[in-house]
Amino acid sequence: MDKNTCLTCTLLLLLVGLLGCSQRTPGNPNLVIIYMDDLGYGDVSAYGSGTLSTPNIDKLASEGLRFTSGYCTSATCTPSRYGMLTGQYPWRNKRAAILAGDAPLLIDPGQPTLPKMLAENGYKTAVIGKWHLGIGDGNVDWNREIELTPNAVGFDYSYVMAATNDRVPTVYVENHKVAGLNPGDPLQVSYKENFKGEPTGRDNPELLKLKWHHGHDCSVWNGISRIGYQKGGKSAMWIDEDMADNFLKRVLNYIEENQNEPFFLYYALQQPHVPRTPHPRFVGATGMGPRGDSIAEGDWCVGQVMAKLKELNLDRNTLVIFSSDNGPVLNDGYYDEAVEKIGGHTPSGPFRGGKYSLFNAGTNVPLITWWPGQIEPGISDALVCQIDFMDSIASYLGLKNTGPDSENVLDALLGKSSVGRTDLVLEASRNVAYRLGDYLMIPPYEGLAVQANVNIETGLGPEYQLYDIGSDRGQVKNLAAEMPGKLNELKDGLAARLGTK
Ligand code: NG6
Ligand code: CA
Repeated sequence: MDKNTCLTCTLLLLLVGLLGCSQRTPGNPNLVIIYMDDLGYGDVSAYGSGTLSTPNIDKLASEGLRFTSGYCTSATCTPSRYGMLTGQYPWRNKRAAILAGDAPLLIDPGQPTLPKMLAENGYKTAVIGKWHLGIGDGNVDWNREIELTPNAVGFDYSYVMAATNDRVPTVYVENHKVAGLNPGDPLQVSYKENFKGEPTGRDNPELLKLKWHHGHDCSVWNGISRIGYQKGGKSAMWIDEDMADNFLKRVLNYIEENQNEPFFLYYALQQPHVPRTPHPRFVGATGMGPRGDSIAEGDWCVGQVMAKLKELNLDRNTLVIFSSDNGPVLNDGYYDEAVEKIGGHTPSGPFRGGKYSLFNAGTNVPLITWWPGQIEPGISDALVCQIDFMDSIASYLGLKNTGPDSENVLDALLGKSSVGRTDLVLEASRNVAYRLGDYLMIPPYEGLAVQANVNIETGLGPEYQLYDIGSDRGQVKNLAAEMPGKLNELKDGLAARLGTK
């Protein structure tokens, strides 16, 4: 080898080495999904209808793209998250309903998922926050290594609460173990019966700092009674008021530690789901009681994440998607003044219904995409759904889509097109509705027109309902009788999607 060839070889090797060190190319951006719990379309001030102020989410919206027809797949948590992470409609899975805290893992480890797709393509993947997609095999021993956690479906790091902040066990699970558990005080969980001698919200109201209104009358921890029973595990139990800071700390660490390689971070905040327990520094921030204050806390968390991305110069190489898992609810089971202090605020924005509802507010949620340099700031009316993240990201990365109901709406998500999906099946409590273009159809269903206690219109009724969401956002005028042709078109479309045609 002559001297020149040797020099060329050395330079080439150096170049290869450098490229190997940094996988940072525009071709594999980070993906951060910031996902709030029960946050309504009108709860975000950028959406322009409420009286709450969410300056950090608004900033994301003003620098990014704000969707007016951004949907989750379902009006409750578990099915929505299932749809987003698997790219499969939740109503295709019989078990995809609100899960108990000891329910087995809902996603089959063999099933394609968004995190798995990214992990298989060189991404670090993490979920921090609320999981609510089941843990274990249905017979979980919380005191041992748990095999079936988020790590079994594509996340290489997980730090989660198993279900919701109002369900036992009130502990964090980190990867395959309950964090901070003392073997001398084993944790036991039951959704069937109480453990002898343990206090409950039902029998021990004197222990409660937050009183239950409906449900939520089982085990008491931190002055709050929950759904389900637990015993032991005291050293591992969370303090609700510290939960936001605890998740956020891990989120910021994760970004810091993984800044040099592509990562997917699914940050699932618990706010403003019940029990609403903002940290004392947010108490009184909004004058709207714990619900408003916990939204203010969540908004602050969003600001902290954005500041970290900017501080590390990751903003030009990170796609951030902000959204919520279902529509809003005021009284979801505790006396926390959400109803009394709502004033002129409108959590559902211009839409009808809320959480649990087939009306539009159940699933038409805040949805914002942000990626400086790639996404032009603006507003988009394109119909997009969280179920589409999988195919859209696959398309960006040049991968094969594996989410069966996921559609490629990448151009809409990046603001390069105003066209999203043509249609979408929506779900609430295992009933479905159908959106085609601007029209939304709810088939006839038996059931209560207004959900007991929470006082939200369910959308259920004896007749077909057809609304033009484009011109009648509040779903005031049922067009089913006067537009039989359109109604038939939607009936056929839904039947085709359900496979009943
Ligand atoms: C309901 C709970 C509600 C909430 C919801 C799940 C009662 C009476 N109500 O069963 O408080 O926990 O489940 O919310 O127990 S979700 O956002 O996780 O879907
Ligand atoms: Ca929810």
